[in-house]
Amino acid sequence: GDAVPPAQRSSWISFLKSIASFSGDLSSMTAPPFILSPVSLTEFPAYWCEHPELFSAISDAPDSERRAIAVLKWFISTLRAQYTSRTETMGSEKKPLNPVLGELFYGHWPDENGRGRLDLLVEQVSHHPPVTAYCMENRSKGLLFCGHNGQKTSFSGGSIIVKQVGHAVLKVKLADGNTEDFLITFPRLRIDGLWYGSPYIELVDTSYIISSTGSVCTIDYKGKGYFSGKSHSFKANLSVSAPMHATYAVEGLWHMQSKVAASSGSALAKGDPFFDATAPQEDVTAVGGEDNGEMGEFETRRLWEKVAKGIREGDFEMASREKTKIENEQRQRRRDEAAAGTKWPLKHFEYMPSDETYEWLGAVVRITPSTEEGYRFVGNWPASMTKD
Ligand code: 0T9
Repeated sequence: GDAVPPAQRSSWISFLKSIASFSGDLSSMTAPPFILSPVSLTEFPAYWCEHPELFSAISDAPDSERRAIAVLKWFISTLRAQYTSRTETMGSEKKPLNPVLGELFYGHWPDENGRGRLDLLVEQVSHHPPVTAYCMENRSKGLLFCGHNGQKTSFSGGSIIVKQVGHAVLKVKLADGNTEDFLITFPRLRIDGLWYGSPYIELVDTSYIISSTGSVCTIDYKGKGYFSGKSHSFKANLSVSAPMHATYAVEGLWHMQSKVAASSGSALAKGDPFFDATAPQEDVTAVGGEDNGEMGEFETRRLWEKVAKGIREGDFEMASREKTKIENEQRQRRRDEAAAGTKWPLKHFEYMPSDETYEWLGAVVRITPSTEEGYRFVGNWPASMTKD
C-alpha cells in the first residue's frame, strides 16, 4: 500500500529527488508533514537505556569472559528500540527534529531490584554537521558509557544509506580498582520503503565491540535474503582471551530472538537462548528533567514544545512557524558570536581531534578510519541528578 497522503504525493516525490541528487546532511532538508516526527535526535541516546538491568549486569560479571558476553547481550538488547521503535509506534520511520547547537536532554531510570540508578545526559555538540554526544552512568555499579553520533548519508538503489560517524566507549570499574574499556562502533543503516512513503530501517555491514582485555566481538548484520533469509538478522562472533581463550557465536534476529550457535568455552553452551527482545519487560520509563522544575530553555522538550505540538495535532502551519522562529534565533546567535569573536560553550563535553581509545582498541581489527574525533565528558551533571 501507499502511505503517502494524496495531497503530499508531489512534495514527497520532490523530497526523494533531492535526496537522490544530494549526499550529506539530510536532517536539514524540508520534508512533507506526514513523515515528520515530533521527537528530536537528542532524545535518541535514551535507547541505550532501555534495558537498565542488562547494563547493570555488566558490572556483576565475575571475569572478563562473562563481562564480554554481558556487554554483547546489553548491546543487542538496545537494537530493537534504536532501529524499529518509530516504525512500531508511528507506523514507519519518521524524520526526527534536527537539534540545535547546545540542545540538551536529561533523564534517569530509578534504582529497582538492585540494578542501581541510571543517569543519562545528552548534548548537541555540533549543528553543521549534526553531532550528538551523550553519557550514561550507573554510579553505584561503576559503569560509564559515553559516545557521539553523526551521520553520513548517500542514496543507492532507491534506499538511503546511513553511515553512523562516531563511536562509544564503555568504562567498567572493576573490584580490584582497575578499569576495563570497551570500544563500541555502530552498524550501517539502509532505509528502505521510501517510494511508498513507509520507510523502515535495515541494519547492514559490521560493528565491533573491542575490549582492553583482548576480547573482540564482530557483529555482522544482514537483511532479507542472507543468513536466515529474514530481515533484521545478525551473527556475532566473540573471541575472548582472558581468563582463557574461548570463542562464541550468537545468531538470530536482533528485534526478536537470538541463540548461541557455537561455543568453545564454558560460559555459554551451543543452543542456549541468548536474548529475547519480545519478552515482556519491567517498566523502564525514564524520569525526565522536566520533573524537577529546572528545565532550561535549551532542554529539548521545552525548546521544541510548540513545534512538537503542531506535528502531533496536525497543525503544520504552527509547527513550521515555530520551527522558523527557532532557526532564526539560532542564526542570530551565530552572527552575534561571530561579531564578538566568541564560540558557543559546550556544557558537558570537550572536543578531541582524535580519540586515543578508539585508535588503540580499533587497531585490533584494523578499524577504518584508523582515527576518529571524540568528545571527552567533562561532567557537570545537573545538581538534581547527583542527589541520590
Ligand atoms: C543514533 C539512530 C540514528 C541516531 C538516527 C538516519 C536518521 C538519523 C539518525 C542513527 C541512534 O542511536 C540510532 C536511529 C535512526 C536514525 C535516523 C533514521 C532516519 O531516517 C534519520 C534521517 C536523518 C532521516 O530523517 C531521513 C529522512 C526520512 C524521510 C526517512 C524516514
